Amino acid sequence: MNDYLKNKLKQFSGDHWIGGLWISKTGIWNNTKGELMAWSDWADDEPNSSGVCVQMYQYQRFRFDDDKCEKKKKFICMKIDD
Ligand SMILES: [Ca+2]
Repeated sequence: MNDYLKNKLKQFSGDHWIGGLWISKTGIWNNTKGELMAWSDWADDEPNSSGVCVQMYQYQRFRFDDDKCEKKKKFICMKIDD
């Protein structure tokens, strides 16, 4: 999933929210699904308590970074086919 998203994001510019709130370096609470995310890919030296929402950070090759939730960024959504 992560490699798929990174390859897709190379087509766009900017950072993207992934809809998660981080609770530890190994656990990310997905507030849109109400469960822990099955994977994480923190950038070097992240999370660094710069916020509690999780973005895929372009500067770090779209690896995860915690940032302030009030910042406006693009958002990644998942569509589930029936
Ligand atoms: Ca951070």
